[in-house]
Amino acid sequence: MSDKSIPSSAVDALYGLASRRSFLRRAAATVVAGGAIAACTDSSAQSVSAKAADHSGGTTAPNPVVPSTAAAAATMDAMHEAAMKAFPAKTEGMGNQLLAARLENGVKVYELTATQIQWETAPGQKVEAWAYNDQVPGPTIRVREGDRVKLILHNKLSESTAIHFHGLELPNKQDGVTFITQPPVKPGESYTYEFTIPEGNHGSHMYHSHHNSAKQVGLGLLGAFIVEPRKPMAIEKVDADELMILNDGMHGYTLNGKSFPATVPIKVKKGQKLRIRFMNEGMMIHPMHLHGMHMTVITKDGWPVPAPWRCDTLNVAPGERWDVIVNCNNPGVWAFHCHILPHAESDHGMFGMVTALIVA
Ligand SMILES: [Cu+2]
Repeated sequence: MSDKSIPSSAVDALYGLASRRSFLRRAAATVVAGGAIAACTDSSAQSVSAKAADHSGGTTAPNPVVPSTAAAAATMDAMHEAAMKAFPAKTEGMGNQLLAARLENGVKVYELTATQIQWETAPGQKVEAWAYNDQVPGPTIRVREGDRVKLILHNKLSESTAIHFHGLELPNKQDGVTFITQPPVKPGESYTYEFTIPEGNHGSHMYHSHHNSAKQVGLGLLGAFIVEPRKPMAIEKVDADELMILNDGMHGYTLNGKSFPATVPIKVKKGQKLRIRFMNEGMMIHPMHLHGMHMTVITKDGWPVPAPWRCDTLNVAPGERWDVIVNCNNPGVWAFHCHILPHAESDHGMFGMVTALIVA
């Protein structure tokens, strides 16, 4: 779902600047300078205030507004507003695209090619990415329990690699861990995985590199592997089904491979039921907080929880998957972000793990 109704050029239009980055650089310098001025003037402000109190016989005088302090605050507010107005910002490339299978004698065949690309995480912010099929996160694989699957990996990277199917209970040889279950797939080589999705092993799973993985997964070699159940639970019948893949490696704090304001808002209509599949491919915990409505947790790592429970902040640890249902009954644009605040907001405004749930 991508909504570009708010033009990403709003910042430029507002401030007449060549790019958001140059704006942020200039604004940062202004804040530093403004902060220094504020620091110098704060003490004089206090003495003025103290004198005013003396003259009025000890009663409280109104706090005088120091112009330079007000200007620094206004500069900061302008940066925060600009970041917000840029959302959702248009960037090149979109991850999580559904990967179509090729059917061969009843087997679903998927091909993943790992290459080194440039990836735009936020407007104008291009980073080196190691990606499956030129997208971060890699394409979404969606199968059903009992399906026979063949997955062919082509390694066009400068390092060896391998794919682990995280959450799937496969025969040992298909587990994708170099020097434990298979030799490394060297640069230029291809490797084929073949397995049947075990009965009962449905839910939100992942695939990712399991070779030099702190670097390779941090650079983008990851994706969602969703197994649909033969018999869905009643609570799983929803109007919208969204992925939220968290990462915190070399691309910074990202949701589905993008940083705010380039994250994509989730859009639903009032009264709809929304499923969100949180997956943490990073190396830190991220307590994901939704404003305005609670989330009902239905599965952990694909397994139904003994009884669904409610929360508005859900801690998602590395490797974990949590599925939640939101009854979208509260209209508005609702902030949706990681509540480790340095992952979501700075002096310059919101960034990183921030998006919105828009209930129309
Ligand atoms: Cu976080």
